[in-house]
Amino acid sequence: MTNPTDTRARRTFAVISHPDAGKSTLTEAMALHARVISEAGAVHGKAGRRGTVSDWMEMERARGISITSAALQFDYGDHVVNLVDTPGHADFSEDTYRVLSAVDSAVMLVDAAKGLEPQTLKLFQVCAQRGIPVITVINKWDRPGLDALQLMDEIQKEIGLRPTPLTWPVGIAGEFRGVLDRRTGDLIHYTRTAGGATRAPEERVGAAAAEALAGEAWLAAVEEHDLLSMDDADHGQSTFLTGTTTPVLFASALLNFGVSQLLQILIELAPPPQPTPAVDGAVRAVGDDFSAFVFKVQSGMDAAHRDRLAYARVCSGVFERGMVVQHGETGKPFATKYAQAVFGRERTAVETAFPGDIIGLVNAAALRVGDTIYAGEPVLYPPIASFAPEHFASARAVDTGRYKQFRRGIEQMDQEGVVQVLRSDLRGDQSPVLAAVGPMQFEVVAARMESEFGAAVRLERLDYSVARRTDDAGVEALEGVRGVEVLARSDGTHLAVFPDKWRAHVVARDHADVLLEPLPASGG
Ligand SMILES: Nc1nc2c(ncn2[C@@H]2O[C@H](COP(=O)(O)OP(=O)(O)OP(=O)(O)O)[C@@H](O)[C@H]2O)c(=O)[nH]1
Ligand SMILES: [Mg+2]
Repeated sequence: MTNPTDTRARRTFAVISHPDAGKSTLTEAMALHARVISEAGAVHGKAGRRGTVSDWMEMERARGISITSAALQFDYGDHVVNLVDTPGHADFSEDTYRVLSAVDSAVMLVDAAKGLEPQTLKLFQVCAQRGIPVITVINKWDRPGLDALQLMDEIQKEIGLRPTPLTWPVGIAGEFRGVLDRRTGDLIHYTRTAGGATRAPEERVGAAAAEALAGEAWLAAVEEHDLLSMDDADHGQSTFLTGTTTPVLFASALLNFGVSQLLQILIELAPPPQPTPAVDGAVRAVGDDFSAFVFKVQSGMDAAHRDRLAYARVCSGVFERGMVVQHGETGKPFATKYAQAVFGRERTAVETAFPGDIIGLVNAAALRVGDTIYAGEPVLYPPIASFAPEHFASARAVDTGRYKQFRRGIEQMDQEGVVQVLRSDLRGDQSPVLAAVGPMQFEVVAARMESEFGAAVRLERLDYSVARRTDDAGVEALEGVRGVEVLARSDGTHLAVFPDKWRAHVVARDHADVLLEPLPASGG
């Protein structure tokens, strides 16, 4: 239930998938359909075409991939949409998983030509574990690809989620004419626009006119639609919400086909803001006093104002700018003078926010990823687990005269969770160890340290690949032991790092009394 004072309902969801399936393009297309942008940008900002709203970072535009998640808030009819576009690359999966702690549903893209890919499977599993209902979009139907029924089989077999298509493509992959609306039996016919930069006109026609318009392709779609109905592949709202079925839509994000249907389905079927369980298992009702938790910290969005934004998801109550709230972790009061609504890198002051909304709190230096803020009755939401790093590098300032900038930059990278930062007395503050799930995270650090902090870094890869959590006693016991180094993460966790799992086994065997606990692996 949404808050009674909230006259406009919220939909808060993440767009997730394997790399390159078209998340950022689809995000752009949704913003276009909601008329918050008048022309869609392109992922590879070609000459004369601007980039997409969600890939605002220089490195994202240069490489045509998403590196950091981006939030967009916009109105759609009488609803407010909070959309988070996530990076698909496994190296950035920590970021994607942080986002999944802050949404009520997920839109999962599948590339029509590739079918289910490894990262898709992992993400589906995470959604299942967290009880996040998933809407599936078969994207890139404008290009040659797999057979639609075959794709449905794959979803069912590989992930055990029963697909219940709401639309069915008219025309095989590569010859996308429109979709059959399975709930009404109509044809929604699409017309291409130049480069897909503007909304594709669509026309809804009844079955008789559909046959005249699309001929054989229409008849084939009708036949398959009947097969699906016989196979019990029709949408069920309760099975969708409990995660045993997934509504499926067909789209071309690039051509803007199928995008208004997706928005419509999100409004109609995706769950409104759900209560967030607290650390102690209690559930704070959506209509209770205000509370929110931080799922992302980001700086460097605006070169002119070097500020740092903490993204908080409102879990309960009404947020009013300027209200003084409590910081759950320290119990200290926290003034929310600078709260903003976020649209990619653009921001506007926000006066009030409701459950489901994502707000940006500017220069909230005290706030870390996973932190809770609240008013009234105290509440603490669970911390967001960080993954076991598998890549390690020591970092140094190239120019020692820029050590101050180096230090500031590393601290910022740490707070954002771009990498984990590990230290030891032995290595000193001049040369912290950066720990990552994937090596691309190091490239991001190097590029941002230089462009945002003017502190070029020299990274030296270390021969470690395994980390285990240990404690104070472990720090002492492992000192000087061969094949292990103990480092401290900034959240106070001690990590023992090893070249490989064999060495970890040997050390664990020889020091049976020492705590060496595995960390959550990436990919859940
Ligand atoms: N033909 C076709 N190309 C598409 C479509 N959607 C996206 N693309 C192209 O696919 C490529 C990847 O698109 P993105 O939107 O960056 O994919 P993504 O899922 O956001 O990628 P990451 O964020 O890096 O994981 C780009 O070149 C897009 O132009 C589509 O519907 N049809
Ligand atoms: Mg992207």
